[in-house]
Order: sequence, then structure tokens, then C-alpha cells
Amino acid sequence: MAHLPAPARPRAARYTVVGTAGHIDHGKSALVKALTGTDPDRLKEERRRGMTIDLGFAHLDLPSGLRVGVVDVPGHERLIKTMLAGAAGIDLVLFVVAADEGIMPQTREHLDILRFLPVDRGLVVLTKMDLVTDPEWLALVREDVTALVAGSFLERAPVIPVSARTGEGIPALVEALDRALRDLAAPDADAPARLPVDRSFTMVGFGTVVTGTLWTGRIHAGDALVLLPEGREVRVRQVQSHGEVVDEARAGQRAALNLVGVAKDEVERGDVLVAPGTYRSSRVLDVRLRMLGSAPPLRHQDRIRFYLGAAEVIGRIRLLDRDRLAPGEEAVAQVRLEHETVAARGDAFVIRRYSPMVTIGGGEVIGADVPLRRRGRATVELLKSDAASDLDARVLAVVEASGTAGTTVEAVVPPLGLVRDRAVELMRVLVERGQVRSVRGRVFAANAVEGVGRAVAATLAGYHCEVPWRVGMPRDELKRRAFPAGDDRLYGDVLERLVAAGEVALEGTFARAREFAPVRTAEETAAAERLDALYRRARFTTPSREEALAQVGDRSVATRMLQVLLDEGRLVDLGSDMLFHRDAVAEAEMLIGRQIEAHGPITVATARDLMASTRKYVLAVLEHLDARHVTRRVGDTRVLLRQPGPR
Ligand SMILES: Nc1nc2c(ncn2[C@@H]2O[C@H](COP(=O)(O)OP(=O)(O)OP(=O)(O)O)[C@@H](O)[C@H]2O)c(=O)[nH]1
Ligand SMILES: [Mg+2]
Repeated sequence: MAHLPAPARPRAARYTVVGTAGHIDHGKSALVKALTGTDPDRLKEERRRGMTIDLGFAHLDLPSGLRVGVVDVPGHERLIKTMLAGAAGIDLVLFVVAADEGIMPQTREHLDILRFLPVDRGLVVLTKMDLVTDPEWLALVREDVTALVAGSFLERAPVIPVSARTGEGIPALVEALDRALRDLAAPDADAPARLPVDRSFTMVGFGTVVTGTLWTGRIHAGDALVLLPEGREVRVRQVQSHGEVVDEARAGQRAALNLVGVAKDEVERGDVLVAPGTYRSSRVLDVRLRMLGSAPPLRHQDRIRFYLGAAEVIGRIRLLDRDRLAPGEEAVAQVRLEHETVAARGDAFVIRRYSPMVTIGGGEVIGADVPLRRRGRATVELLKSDAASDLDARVLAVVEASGTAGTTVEAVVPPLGLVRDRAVELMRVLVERGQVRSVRGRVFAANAVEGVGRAVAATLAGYHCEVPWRVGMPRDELKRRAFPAGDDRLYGDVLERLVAAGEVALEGTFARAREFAPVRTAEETAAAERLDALYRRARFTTPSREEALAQVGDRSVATRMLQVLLDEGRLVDLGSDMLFHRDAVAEAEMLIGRQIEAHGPITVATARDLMASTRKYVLAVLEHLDARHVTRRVGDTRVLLRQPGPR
């Protein structure tokens, strides 16, 4: 981050990161210098001791225009942790073997580590060629190397002899690099940002700077990010890539970020910068674990060192269906960490023994931030099917399990170890396929939606059979019967869609099946008309229900028709067993309204005189008008709120 602002050069179209690997003193750093012109050993101690102690960084532009970030790792056996941090984000490895020495212990160990990482391409570089004069020896070394990499991702890798001292083979290496990286798929720049920090330092005038390879997403100056596992919020003041100020760093690119909101001591290698609300820290992981053939057996609860991204965390292995895992074996297991770290489904990891420190295996995260699981075959079966099943099916299963209560995108993130944006994306696909319905922030499985639709239709049909004379079913009763529990949004949505599809009609407070029309006998119709006339005549002094029913023949017929008149609004219920014909209500409203307009606020006594009725009825009418905001009570009087008349 030395000089800024640097003039923005045309940016390379694509970026990639290459890393070294190999035994100590085999010429990894010299090779990086020969390739890039930059000595990756920048520490005084490194230069004094002639060995790499910390990660080194350089870059070069290939003839094809690809800009390559180079991460140089130490070969020392005590610095494997550093090597792992450097190797975590690389796209291609320069697998270095000194031609004069051949395969050595960390040649093997580095390869073992790489077997578990996502890196799937590499070049075998035979260094120090100037020191080898014996062709037989060289043939022997080549044979050993071929045997070593057999069966690994390096099996078909080109073997390129070079000398950093004479420069021999360097152009061929550049060419081979270009060829090997040509068809490299770009990592996901649209996923949320995730940058494992591999270095943090301060710069005078800048404050805290962190570097790392951006695994996914993009980072811009001004972005707010979260530093995990602490969860501290930070802001990016400036982004640089390969020594240049850039507007944006993209997935697959090395980036140096000047951060606001965090001191240098508060960030360390292994921390991870992520977009807010996306990745989370975990302490317990479900994993698929493979043991190296050369590893000592692993026992349940063995203490191990767990490596993911640039982090090393101590933890214990929980074997779920056995007590021992033998060399070369594979199992579904859990890792219980002593500190939180960032992990996501699909992440690669490596484990080493706690002590002595030997690489023993690695694998893939199946679930992050999961509960400790009961040991046993059943759990293993569950995790295996879980690991095998497609993510969208797993999301759908969670939504289906939520039934008519529904769930949210946020709620499916932790159980599946997903990133929020990934969950959003999967949910969108499920919605598009019609398997999930999203209603105002909640999601429901299609089968739950359909179930409610069927219940509404069946409930209405049943009601229409039972009560054919009624205009429909009161909507609150329909909901109570068809949808006794669940989220109201789902019910509202289903009903809306049934209406839109023409299957259900809503009329006031009633719902009915579209094709339904009330059916009444001649006797019923006659009874309805008689009741109508009776109330119309009674005007402002009406009979009680009992009295009215008694005047209309068959009691059950009369009771039903009284309900019909109420349903249809021909009768108005004023409470306390007082029913008025709607014409009477309209007339009372008109009388009272005109009186107030002409003479100002009206008392109950005046209203009573006007309606020529008793206090009981007049009070009921006035309260009805108050409730409808025609009048308002002020002390002992009513004032007019709006012109009288039907609404
Ligand atoms: N003759 C000769 N010497 C070399 C060549 N490459 C590296 N060396 C020497 O070998 C020694 C080790 O080289 P480095 O590049 O530091 O080795 P390294 O693999 O980076 O070592 P670590 O980082 O400590 O693992 C140095 O003294 C180099 O000068 C080469 O091509 N020819
Ligand atoms: Mg070195």
C-alpha cells in the first residue's frame, strides 16, 4: 500500500492466485523472484536466515493478459500452519522439488495438504537444474516425483525443469502457467464477499491494512464489512490490488484493504471479512473426513488442529458411528472447536494432530453452526443423506416442515449452514418453480398453500349444503373452520387467489363458492317477506325477536329468514334484542340529521319526540348513528359529523 493514489492502469480482465509448495530450501522463493522480479522474503530475519518465515506476495502478468497473484509459502516443517494459510485460496500450485535433492518430507506433507484443498491444478517445477549434471540422477528424481503425484490432482501436471540462478526454463514455466490457467473458471463474484485475512499490518498515515484472497464476492471502497469471528463492524477506506488503488476487488483476486474501525492488534490471520448478514462463525461443524493413508489412527474425542481458510483452531473430533478411524478411512463426523471460526457448507479443511503436529486428514464441511449430535448410526445416515441431497431439496424440506405457519429465508440459513444470499437465491428458484409461495416476507410450501385452498373449498361446499338458504358463509366462521391455525398472511393470500381464480366470491362479510346461489322454498320466501313487512311497519318501535317470530308461522323457517334479512342488511341489529328495518334506520337518520342542521345539537328528549318512540329505541338508534360516525355525542347532545343519508 505504499504510494497512493496510484494512477489507475487499465485493469487486467481476469485475476488468479498461484501458490508455491515444497520442502524447505528447495528454491520456492528464488523461483518467485525469477518469475516476478519480486523477492517474496521481505522480512530482515528471512533474508538473514535465508529461509521463508512468513507468507510472501508478488504478482506477474501473463502473455494472455491474466494477472497472477503469487503467494510464497515457507517449507519449514514447523511452519505448516503458515503454509496452510497461504495455500487456502490458490487456484494453481507450483509444486517445487529441488532437482539436486529430490523428494523430502515436506514435499510429501505439502502434497498431502493440497489433496484436501480445493486447488485442482498445478505444475511440478524441478528447481536448481544448474546443480544437476548427472542425467541418471535427474531421471531418478523424475521417476520419484511421478510416483508421488500418481493418483493426485498433479498426476497429469507438466513437469518443468528450471534454474532460478541461470533463468533456464523460466520462459517455459511462464508459458505453461498461462496454458494451465487459461480455462480457469471465474469464482463467484455475485456471492457475498468473503475474504480470509492472511496478513494485517499498520501503515503510517493509513492505519490498519489487511490482505487476503477474496474467495467470493466483490469489495469496494466505502463498503461496510464484518470481521469474524468477533463480529466487529468495519469500513473499507481503500482497496488495493497488486499495489494499485482499485475501485473494486473481485472474487479470485488478491486484495489489500485499508480498514476503519479496527486496530491492527484486533485483526489477525485467520479472521475473515464478510459482507454483513451473510457468513457466520461456528463452533461445531458436520464434516466428511478422510484420513491420509500414512496417518496414525484417530480416536473419538482426539484433540486436533483444524485448518480452514487462513485459520488454525484447536478442537476435537467427534466420531459418530465408531471409536476409531483408521488410516485411509473416511467417515461422517463432527468437529467441535475451542474457538469460533468461519465455515460454510462445501468448504475444504485440513486436520493435523494436536501433538506431535502431523497432517492426518481433511475433508469437506457438510454443515456449519450445527448442534452437537447424538452418536450413532442414525445420525450418520441422516448426515449422509443430508450431504447427498441437493440444497434446494433441503431448503424445500425446511419450508415444508413449517406447514401453514410458514417460515422465513433467514430461518433456513442456520440449519442448512447456508449463506443468506445463497438461501435467498435457492428460495427464489423454488418460488419460480412453484414449490414455494412467498407472501409478504414469509414463505410457505406449495403443498401447504394447496391444502388451505382445498380446505376453504370443502368448508364452503359443506356449508352451502347445510345452509342453502343463506347468502354465504360468514367469513370469520369460514376462516375458523378451514384454517384453525397458521399464519394469517397465508390464509389471506389463499383466499385472494381463490377469488382471483373465480372459485370463491366475497360479498360483504360473506364468502361463497362462485357457482352457489341461495336456495329458498316458497314457504321461506313468504316468511321472509312477511318479516320484512312487519319490521317496516313497526318503524321505530319494533317487536322483540320472539314476538316477531311468533307472528310468522313455522318457527324454524321464520328463524332462518330473520337471519337472511339480517344477512342481506334488510334488518339492522341495534343490540339488546332490538331490530329495525333498514328503511326505518334511514328515516331516523334523516329526521335527526335535518333537526341538527336546522337547530343545532339534539338531545335524547328531542330525538324521542321526533321519532315518536320510547327512550330505549331512540338511544339504540343514536348509538348506532354514533357508531357509524353520522353523529357524535357531546355531553347530553349529539352533533352532526356528516350529511345524513346512506353511505
Ligand atoms: N544453484 C541454485 N541455487 C538455487 C536455485 N534456487 C534457489 N537456490 C538457492 O537455494 C537456497 C534456498 O532457496 P529459497 O528460494 O530460499 O528456498 P525456499 O524453498 O524458498 O526455502 P523456504 O522458503 O525456507 O522453504 C538459496 O540459497 C538459493 O539461492 C537455483 O535454481 N540454483
Ligand atoms: Mg522461501
